[in-house]
Amino acid sequence: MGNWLFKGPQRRIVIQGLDASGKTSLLYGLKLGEVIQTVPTVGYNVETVTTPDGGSFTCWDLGGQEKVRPLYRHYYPNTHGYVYVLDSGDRERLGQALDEFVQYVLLEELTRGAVVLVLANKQDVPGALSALDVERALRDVYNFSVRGPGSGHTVLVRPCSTLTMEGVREAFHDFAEEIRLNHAGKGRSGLISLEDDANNDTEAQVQDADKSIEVQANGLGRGLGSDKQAEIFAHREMTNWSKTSVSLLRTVFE
Ligand SMILES: Nc1nc2c(ncn2[C@@H]2O[C@H](COP(=O)(O)OP(=O)(O)O)[C@@H](O)[C@H]2O)c(=O)[nH]1
Ligand SMILES: [Mg+2]
Repeated sequence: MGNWLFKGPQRRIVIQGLDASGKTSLLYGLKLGEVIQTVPTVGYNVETVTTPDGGSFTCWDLGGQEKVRPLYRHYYPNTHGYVYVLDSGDRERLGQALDEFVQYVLLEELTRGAVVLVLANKQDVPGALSALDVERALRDVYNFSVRGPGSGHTVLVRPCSTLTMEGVREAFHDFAEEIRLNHAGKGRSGLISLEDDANNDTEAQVQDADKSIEVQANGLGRGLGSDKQAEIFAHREMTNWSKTSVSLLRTVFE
């Protein structure tokens, strides 16, 4: 599995998510080749698979690791697509997971214009949030509009289980397709709703806005008041000048 993803130009894919969300399981489950582990600094583990045609999948944990931010930003340049793995069964940490997603992927200047696949993983866990729940949370909690110009990214949310690998192939099929469109200059911007893709019914999204309030009531928006929003936007400003440190790191690592 996975060969079909590598037709055409070399693909570089970055996989992120909180620890225990299922990233390593995904990397092995894709059966792309040998997974190489590297530890560039203490407490920071990077796993990479290099495919025969020169493509690569690089994977690491996010979460509470502010000091390694400059290090992993080293992996962002020349990346065609980002995969963000969410444990949909872990409602306790979903707020944190989405928060990290917004900070480290959506508001990250280096990821601009890329295709982002959000895997609503662990769908096999009873009571897991659905991919649509995740979409609503993203759209509402973070004011990420489907219809607006968006963030410059193309975002897809897809359900799967990296335990059974159910849904993974479909998710990567859509991801690869979107990357191809992007390369052909026909990329779509913003959050491409699952519902939208399924039936082109944009009215359904308007109704979703109401339902989403329930998601917030479930605790997803916890800790994301206006202070947090301000912090996120302050971070966006910060990324401009921190590019200097990334180019410095590049000279160290390459
Ligand atoms: N129920 C369930 N468990 C999963 C799934 N994917 C991974 N796990 C389990 O979650 C734990 C963490 O998985 P791992 O791939 O190491 O997560 P990582 O820290 O993101 O690399 C392991 O015990 C996996 O067996 C899934 O889709 N469903
Ligand atoms: Mg892991």
